[in-house]
Amino acid sequence: MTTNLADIGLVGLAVMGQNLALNIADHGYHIAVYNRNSEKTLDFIKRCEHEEPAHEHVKGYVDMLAFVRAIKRPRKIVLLVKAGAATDATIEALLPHLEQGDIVIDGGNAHWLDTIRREKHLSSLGFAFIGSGVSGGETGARFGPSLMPSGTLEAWSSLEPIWRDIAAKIDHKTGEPLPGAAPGKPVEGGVPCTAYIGPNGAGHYVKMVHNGIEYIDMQLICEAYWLMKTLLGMEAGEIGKVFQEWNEGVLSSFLIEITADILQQKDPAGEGYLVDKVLDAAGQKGTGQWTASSALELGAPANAIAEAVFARALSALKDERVKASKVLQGPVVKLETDRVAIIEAIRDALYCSKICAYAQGFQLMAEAQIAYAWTLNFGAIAHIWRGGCIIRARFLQKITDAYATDPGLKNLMLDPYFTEVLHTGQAHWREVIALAVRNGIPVPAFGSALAYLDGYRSASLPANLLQAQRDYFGAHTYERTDQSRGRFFHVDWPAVGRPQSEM
Ligand code: 2AM
Repeated sequence: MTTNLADIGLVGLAVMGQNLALNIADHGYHIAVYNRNSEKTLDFIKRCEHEEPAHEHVKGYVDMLAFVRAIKRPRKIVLLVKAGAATDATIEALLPHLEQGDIVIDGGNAHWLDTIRREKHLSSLGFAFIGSGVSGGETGARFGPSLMPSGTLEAWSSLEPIWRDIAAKIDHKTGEPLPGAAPGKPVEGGVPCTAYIGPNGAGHYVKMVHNGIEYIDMQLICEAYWLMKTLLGMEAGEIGKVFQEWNEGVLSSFLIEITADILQQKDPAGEGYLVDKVLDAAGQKGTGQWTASSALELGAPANAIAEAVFARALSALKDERVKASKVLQGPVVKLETDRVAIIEAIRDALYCSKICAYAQGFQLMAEAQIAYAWTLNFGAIAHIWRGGCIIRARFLQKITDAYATDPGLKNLMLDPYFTEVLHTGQAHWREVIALAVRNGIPVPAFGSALAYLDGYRSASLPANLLQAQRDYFGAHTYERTDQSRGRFFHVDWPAVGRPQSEM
């Protein structure tokens, strides 16, 4: 009797939901699908019958009760609906049909505090809730995403086999992502890009930090491109070839690879390169801003990640910038002629900045795990990001290695490999930033990443003056360098001849 029941259910048949359902079906699981608007369900089933080899594994339902009843207990029901109110509405609609022990899995881009709230609510009713980050866009969902699940261990053990099967895979021997699957032909073997992240909102938090890192990764690449264009006068296609070359080395990553493609793309609607016709006003959906806000709230110095969000915001002021460009003056860019040397310097600047950006992302997660009582496995997180997701990159293996060597590592920059890269690359990095500043070319991400390194490696910072200022106008007290930490003093400023009191 139970053999007719689906192994798993999925609600939300926009592209991500459809693709994840097909990925699950490709792995031999029977899946029941449902969408609020039933036309989408019927269309999807038609598409499956015509195009998908595993279509007999997918069954569509237009009635929610029938959908829920078609799933094996304890039920696993994946939601891929719009994050926010739609997720709450879908959960509320499902609740009357669920039975004790059933598991709801939110694969949307939920805010981690919503996930914490939903997990608490559902577990109080006797259901389980897993918040799972899903990264890799439409292709990832179809052929192997990077998956960041969190919830109770019991719920995870029930979902784990399916999540491991559908995730992107890493080659055991080379550590490289295994080549993509095809419809009906999932990747065999390999280490899956998923692992238990922690309780309640941990998975969505880690996914959010992934997106914050994605913002800075993209911005850094854009700055490298912009320097080659403005400072070296290179054409998009030539710059694309440089990125193609970089993709063979330590910078090898999905974002570098697609940048090489994008820059070499000719405009299908006219002359020249397409990128030169794309309007320079960036959009954003909010996860970068969430990451920066969380860093501000937790007091974690993720300045480069925040800078990437601000860079998008500044770019979006296109009309204002066009007007300001006619009013506000800066230096005239002096074209540099030593292309080979400067390209090499830009590459070093990019790699060093990237290391700082990731150091910030991991430092932020380290703060978050304290604030939310999680125990995160940073090496495992870097491994999960190794394949499937947008920031997948060869160098993530170095992060996994760093945490394997020292699980208590305070900051990635202190791992010997990364320290060495920063030592050898920083002269170039500083030179590139200096050149940019001299020529009035904005490099906010390169610059803030370097400020992070310089700040972090400084035993002394001018915060002594800052703390004195705070004491001056607000009696906020200060500690003394010649006394033990934790003793706080105050003077009535100006303090000439006045006693200092310990507070
Ligand atoms: P729809 O096709 O019925 O609009 C992405 O938008 C997915 O989220 C779609 O499957 C969409 O369903 C679903 N969705 C959006 N808003 C929703 C809501 N308020 N309640 C339930 N599902 C919703």
